[in-house]
Amino acid sequence: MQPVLFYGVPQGCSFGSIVALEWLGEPYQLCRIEMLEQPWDRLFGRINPLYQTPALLLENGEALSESLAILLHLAARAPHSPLGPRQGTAEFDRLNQMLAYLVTDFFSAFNPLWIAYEKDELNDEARAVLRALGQEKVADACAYLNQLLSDRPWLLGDERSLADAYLAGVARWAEYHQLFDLQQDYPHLAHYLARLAADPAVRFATALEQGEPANGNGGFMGHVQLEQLRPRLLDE
Ligand SMILES: N[C@@H](CCC(=O)N[C@@H](CS)C(=O)NCC(=O)O)C(=O)O
Repeated sequence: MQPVLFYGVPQGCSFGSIVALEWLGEPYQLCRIEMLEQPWDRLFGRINPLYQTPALLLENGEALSESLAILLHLAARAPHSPLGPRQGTAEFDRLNQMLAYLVTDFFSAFNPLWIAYEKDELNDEARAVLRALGQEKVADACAYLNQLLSDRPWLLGDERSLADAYLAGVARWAEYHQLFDLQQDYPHLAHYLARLAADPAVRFATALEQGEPANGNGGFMGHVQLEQLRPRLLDE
């Protein structure tokens, strides 16, 4: 039995957890959630009562949600990989700090943009205010990351980490919302994202999201439907 990652499409932040699983190379299955098909199957509420992805169903029937918790859980499953630093080390602190920034400040910078995009009932004025606010917040965040990446290839230094996996999923929202010319405005970040986009695990996750044939590194054991997982879910 393997853990099952629930990932959301389109454009889910769960993308980063797929990349992390691929980088770690341990066996896993995936369950696809079409986020726009509302309401979601009530059975998902047993996995995450907040009805959000990512979520990770563990071998013992427990389910874990929140990207930060999932990524640190995956890291702990790989204690001998540089991707899995031990708690109490400086490497762990740096990973934890970066992930915490990305899942809070960086993620939420996009919130006004998603509201402007999703809420049909907004008038043009409200939509413009939200877009301007989102653009300002995302610009600040991109400037921070661009500065950080000016002297290192990966977010934490010379080695890639699970923070890079997470950012691969969320940074693409800047292009999705067509906010700026990344290459011109944030060249270090743009160069980094282009390198990430060429990574086999990122290409795999992109193909999967788009429903195209995808070749992973061998850990991916296929998709499973939510209903098939019912016997593995703990009672409400
Ligand atoms: N704090 C959560 C946020 C998770 C989240 O908001 N997930 C979004 C996709 S990025 C989702 O599932 N939204 C549900 C929906 O759109 O209905 C985390 O970091 O994992």
